[in-house]
Amino acid sequence: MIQNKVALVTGGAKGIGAAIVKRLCEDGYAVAINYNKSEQRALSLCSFCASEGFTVLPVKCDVAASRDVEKMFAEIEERLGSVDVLVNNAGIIKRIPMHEMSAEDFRRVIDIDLNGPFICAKAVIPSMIKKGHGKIINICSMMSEFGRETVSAYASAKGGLKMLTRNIASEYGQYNIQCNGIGPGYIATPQTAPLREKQADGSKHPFDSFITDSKTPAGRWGDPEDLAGPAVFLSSSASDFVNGQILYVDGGILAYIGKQPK
Ligand code: NAP
Ligand code: GCO
Repeated sequence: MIQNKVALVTGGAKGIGAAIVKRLCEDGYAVAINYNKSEQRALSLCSFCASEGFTVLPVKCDVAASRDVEKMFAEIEERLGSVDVLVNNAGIIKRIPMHEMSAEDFRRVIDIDLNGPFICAKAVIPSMIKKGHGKIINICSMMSEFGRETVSAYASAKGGLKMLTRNIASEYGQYNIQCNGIGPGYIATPQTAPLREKQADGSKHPFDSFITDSKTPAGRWGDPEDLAGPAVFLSSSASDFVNGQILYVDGGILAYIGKQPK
């Protein structure tokens, strides 16, 4: 059981982040969750955790806004203590063919999915150096390795996040700070709901079939809970000599060329 350790999960009110929040609570961390638009979801997660006997601190902040982030860390430090584990989970996606995508849309995805983790890591590293330890976990993606139609901004951000992970590991490993990534496969969350929507005739979404029948050896979408164990591992002393790695939790997607035609 972890004692006296503080974890922050950005975007922790729903989806993958919420699953990681619950598991970190169960493991004894004092947890802060960050939200931007989903205040109700954040508050209901906090009351669920309270009903389980855990105290979770909800903090509103746009991770792409430096001033917001500074205030967020100051509030967490005052209420819980300085952050020992930062999970950069917050992220958005915009699925638009690149030649139709505005520069503003492209920039907003980069801002949240890449600049946000930079801003949050930059804010937390000085106190981790002072304490002589720290864990930073960046939630990467299959799109840290692959491209696909309509996700140019997202793939650019997640590819950059993979390299930011490696660079933080390189620059701050000397201070006993480990920075690693988790690369989820296709996970059933609000972010991927459009890819799983039933068709008008009640049939599976073609992308849903593509993922379960052709690309994923496990033959299923991941659950957010599938990411909780890997997050606990990378938050704990069990991973103190793991640094700059992306742990892909993808049901085998990256290992698999795809189902052969019959
Ligand atoms: P989700 O359900 O849409 O959750 C995304 C979270 O990010 C929300 O809690 C949202 O909070 C937060 N967020 C968005 N913009 C923010 C901002 N500017 N400041 C602070 N928080 C912000 O998505 P998810 O599927 O759980 O994804 C979580 C992470 O995993 C993302 O980084 C995503 O790219 C990555 N990922 C997802 C999958 C997948 O298949 N689902 C696979 C690989 C990687 P608010 O609603 O409060 O804004
Ligand atoms: C998409 C999906 C993916 C997942 C995830 C895969 O439109 O292709 O949203 O990008 O979010 O990143 O690992």
